[in-house]
Amino acid sequence: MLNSIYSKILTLSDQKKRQLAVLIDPDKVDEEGVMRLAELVNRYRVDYVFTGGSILTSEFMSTCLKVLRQTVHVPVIIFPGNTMQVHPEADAILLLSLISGRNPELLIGNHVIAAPALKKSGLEIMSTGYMLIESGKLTSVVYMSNTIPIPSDKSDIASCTAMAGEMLGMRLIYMDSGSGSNRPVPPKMIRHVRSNIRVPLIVGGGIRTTEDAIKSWNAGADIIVVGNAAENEPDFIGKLCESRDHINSVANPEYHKLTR
Ligand code: 1GP
Repeated sequence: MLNSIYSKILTLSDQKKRQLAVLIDPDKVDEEGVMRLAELVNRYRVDYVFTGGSILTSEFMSTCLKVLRQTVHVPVIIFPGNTMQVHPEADAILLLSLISGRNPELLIGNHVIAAPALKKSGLEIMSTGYMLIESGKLTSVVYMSNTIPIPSDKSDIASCTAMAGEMLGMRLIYMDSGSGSNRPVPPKMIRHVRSNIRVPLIVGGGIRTTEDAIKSWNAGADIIVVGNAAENEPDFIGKLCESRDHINSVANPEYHKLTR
């Protein structure tokens, strides 16, 4: 159904349920690795699988998506690194506009090129205001996008950027410190952004411990995204889901005040 995945995100966010997405980079795993991760996703009830990467050197994405579609019971969402990552085998795609940067190709140019393929794909399209946050490391996404990330102590700039994205009609905001970054997006910045927008907020990059995850969720992230740490230490998925289920089961008036 059109919009069914976005509706799921909205419903869970409205119920103040924190959600988890595991990012699978098709360049970093083989078929066996995808199946192993898929089994964990099902066992622990991860909410979403994201897939994509800044550079895809392998042609494995299509196979990876087919395996995921056959095995996981949750939405498979493309998190595209470029216009070539539009695959009809997924359920949905985050149509990212890099609103923290001033690279016209990543704000609108690539979208024009990809529009016919996107329309034909049958994918659920979720427009997403994508914001890179400085992380103390030159990440692939910062280098490849040729943009300057938002300084990690400039919460006001992050909030204004997210507000502008929301007012332009973007249905999700994604704050990313970049895959494999040295530190996650600061909770203070997440809290600031959260209190200024109503659309669901995705946060990822550099989340390596359950403490990092809990801090991000409690600061107001509706969905956190974990890639490297889940690939390197598959047990982490179970621990994260346990933390998610625990914080979702206890009342947190401060969090309720913070979110929509
Ligand atoms: C990057 O948010 C994702 O775009 C995940 O980052 O691989 O560092 O978890 P990590």
